[in-house]
Amino acid sequence: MKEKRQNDASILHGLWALVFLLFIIAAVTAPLVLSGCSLQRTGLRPPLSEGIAFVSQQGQQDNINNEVYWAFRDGSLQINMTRSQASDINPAYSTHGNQIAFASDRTGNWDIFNMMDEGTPMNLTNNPMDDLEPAFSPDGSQIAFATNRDGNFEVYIINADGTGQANLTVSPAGSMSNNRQPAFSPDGSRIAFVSDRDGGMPQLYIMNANGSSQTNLRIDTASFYGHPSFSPDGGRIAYASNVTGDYDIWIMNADGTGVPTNLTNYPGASDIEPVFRPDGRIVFGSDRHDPNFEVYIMNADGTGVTRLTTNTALDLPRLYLPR
Ligand SMILES: [Ca+2]
Ligand SMILES: [Ca+2]
Ligand SMILES: [Ca+2]
Ligand SMILES: [Ca+2]
Repeated sequence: MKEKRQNDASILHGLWALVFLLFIIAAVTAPLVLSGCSLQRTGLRPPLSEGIAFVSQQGQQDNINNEVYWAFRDGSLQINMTRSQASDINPAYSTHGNQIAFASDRTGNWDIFNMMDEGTPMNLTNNPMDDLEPAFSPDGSQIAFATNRDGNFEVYIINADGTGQANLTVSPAGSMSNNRQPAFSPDGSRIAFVSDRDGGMPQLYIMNANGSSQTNLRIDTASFYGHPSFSPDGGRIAYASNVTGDYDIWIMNADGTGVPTNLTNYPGASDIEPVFRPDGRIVFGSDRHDPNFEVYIMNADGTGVTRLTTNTALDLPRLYLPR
């Protein structure tokens, strides 16, 4: 009887040791898994479109460079997706499939990369000139981007596997205009973009997805109009403009009619880079609390502004580079 009790005790002791060992293993590996690039494969992370993508320099002491991050909509679980010593900017995810496209200078010049299911990013452009600002078509099969391979910047289109590159804006020979920052409409039929072809500051344009019918939405070359993003119903375009003196997030009808609305109306701060989410809310960047910018989210009417990042390093939804 005494021997059995001793056996029971040692079995119990062994079980507790096993539980303790599993706890230690979990405690050591969980941070690695959570910070690593295998979240999707381990099933711990929801689809990319459930969260937000942004650019950040957080957590870096040396070799400060830009990284593409992904986080939940409330800003929690900020994951470094790129982890390269190069500059990784302009993230765009596809709501169809599990893809993040971004621009990186890891090849010595800017190229467009596509990362599927957090695998190795694939260089889609492989062109010695600058390829920037990718935007997915709604079905995830194509990416519009800006490139200066023709001398001036043109909006190009490429298949998500890197085949079939084509110039959509096709400026007249010798043109020095810059056509950049493409954004697909949710039905895939149109692309909003930014061009300085009118002289002066960049303006908002819209065209059919095959490049036809390029139209200026609002001619006001004294002010900047850029960073377009379509609302989920395709009826409106959010954008950044300094028409009131400093940069704010504005929204206008996608056909250019009506009077635009200032959504942020925050004098003294630059409010830029709006990105409409599938749920109808808008992610944007602002330096209202941090000169190096933070990422915020708000409702499409400008209410409910919530700060998503909190650090003194750069944080922006896209990090559009100056012309
Ligand atoms: Ca990097
Ligand atoms: Ca390139
Ligand atoms: Ca402002
Ligand atoms: Ca910051």
